[in-house]
Amino acid sequence: MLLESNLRLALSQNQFQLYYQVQVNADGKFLGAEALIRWWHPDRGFISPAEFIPLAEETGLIIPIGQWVLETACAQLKQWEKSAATANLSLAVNVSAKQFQLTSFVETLSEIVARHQINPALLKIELTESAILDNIDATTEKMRELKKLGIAFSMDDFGTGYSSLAYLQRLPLNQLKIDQSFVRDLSHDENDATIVRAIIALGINLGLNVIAEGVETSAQRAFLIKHSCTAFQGYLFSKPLPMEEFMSLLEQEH
Ligand code: G
Ligand code: G
Ligand code: MN
Ligand code: NA
Repeated sequence: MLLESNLRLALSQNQFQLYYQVQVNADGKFLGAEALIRWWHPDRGFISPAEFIPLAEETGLIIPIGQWVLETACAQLKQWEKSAATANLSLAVNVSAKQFQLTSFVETLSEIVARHQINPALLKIELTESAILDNIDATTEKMRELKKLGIAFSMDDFGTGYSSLAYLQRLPLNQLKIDQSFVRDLSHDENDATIVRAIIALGINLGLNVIAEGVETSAQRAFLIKHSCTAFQGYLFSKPLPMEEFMSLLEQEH
């Protein structure tokens, strides 16, 4: 069984690692990456975030874990600045509702950004619809404050929640991220194809950038491009990679 005490140990014994999955444009040019946490347990091996993030949220450990993710991501962005192949890449970081809803979140993130001396415009926070909706007024206010610093926002897993068009328009978002469940069957499921087209059109009409995740085939990519999607992430381009492998992927292409 996965226990709170294992999670605590994981933090103190540095068992977490960030992996990076590339995001590309329609020409295949690298735009940036999404940071995805990985846990290598000394006995149990790899444990998926899908398994431990919910436990971390329940126990409150998502706060120090999320803090570690932000610190590590910002340190990484600073490293990227130093190499021509990576200098202008953006980095998207998943932030849990519980962490984002802390009163101190804006202050904490501003401090991390300032301490690492990174360009805030290269940092993108991914929030889910439910994270935003949970506490819409406070969340919107925090997003506004962070956006003033230059930080960007992407709505993750878009289409799976309950966003109403009325407030979607009011949220200070930069990007919609089409959930991979819609992308998966794009080529054979007419409903999914319709949903994907609608999300792209919605994003464009709201002045938002739209990224598709879970792109695995060139047929999916072609459909998305045909319907004006401009950014892509998925196994077709690369799986999430540890930092060294991610860097060599970028240097190869440069
Ligand atoms: O990388 P993978 O597809 O296994 O991720 C599974 C789930 O875990 C996804 O929903 C993803 O958003 C979430 N996840 C991955 N990394 C992080 C992280 O650093 N912080 C949070 N809060 N969630 C993450
Ligand atoms: O919920 P979120 O979008 O943050 O999580 C992204 C998850 O999707 C990660 O766990 C990542 O490993 C996974 N992923 C990334 N690309 C692909 C893909 O092309 N296909 C599938 N099935 N999963 C993917
Ligand atoms: Mn994400
Ligand atoms: Na998603």
